[in-house]
Amino acid sequence: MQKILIISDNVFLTENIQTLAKTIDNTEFTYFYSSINKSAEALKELGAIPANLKKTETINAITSTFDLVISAHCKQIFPPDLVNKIRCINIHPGLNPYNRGWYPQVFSIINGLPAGCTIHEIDDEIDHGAIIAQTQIAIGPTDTSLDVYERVQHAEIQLISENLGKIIRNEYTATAAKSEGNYNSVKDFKELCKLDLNKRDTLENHINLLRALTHGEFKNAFYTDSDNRRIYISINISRSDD
Ligand code: 0FX
Repeated sequence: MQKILIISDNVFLTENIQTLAKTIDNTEFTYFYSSINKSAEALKELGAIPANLKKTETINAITSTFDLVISAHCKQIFPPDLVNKIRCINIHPGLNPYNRGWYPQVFSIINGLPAGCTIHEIDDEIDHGAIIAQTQIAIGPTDTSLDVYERVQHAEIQLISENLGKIIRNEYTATAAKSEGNYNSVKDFKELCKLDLNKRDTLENHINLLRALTHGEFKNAFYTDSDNRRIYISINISRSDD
């Protein structure tokens, strides 16, 4: 019996992996979420339990219990202690090595680099290890961050369903990315959100920035008024049907 640990802060992925897990024989799945996750009710209902990857005792418990750890959008970075002791795989909502790090589709809408999803081995750098499988997702001219993200998530489930069995049986080849690509931090995302009303650029680039920062109800792009209050902006964009 193989023991697999899934660490995820994403309800959609956890639900879909649980469905998939039922089809895999001789394997026991356990579900964790990051203890820093402040809105984990739905994950708890799915049977996931909190874990703090910054604690040595958590790492020791994981490495002595499981054969494989899969990160499916985990809020905590896997520490070297974990990565070096047990096989760790990441499911990432970006097409490595492009726009590694935070919210890849946001940056792809702005910088035109390819978007998609990647399953890769975890090494000491973020979204960096050898690539097992990936799917590219096209970005259309009216797509917002949410539009792309929804397609990426569905592609992730498809990619997991095609590869989970092979990963568990250790029957895959992994290939290093062709380049280091580029990395964006949460700070980079927060900087994008601060709109400079005096900035000069093409209208196309301004529209691209706003659709990259439009993601459902999230309040991302803003500027401040004379009372220093934030004015939030998102964009409503669509293509004619004819
Ligand atoms: O599952 P996930 O894509 O993110 C999780 C972790 O929360 C995140 O810390 C980690 N880097 C990632 C690999 O896995 O869900 P999310 O709700 O945090 O973000 C989903 C999308 O929502 C994101 O791509 C952009 C958008 N978003 C999210 C937040 C929190 C925004 O536009 N603004 C926001 O403030």
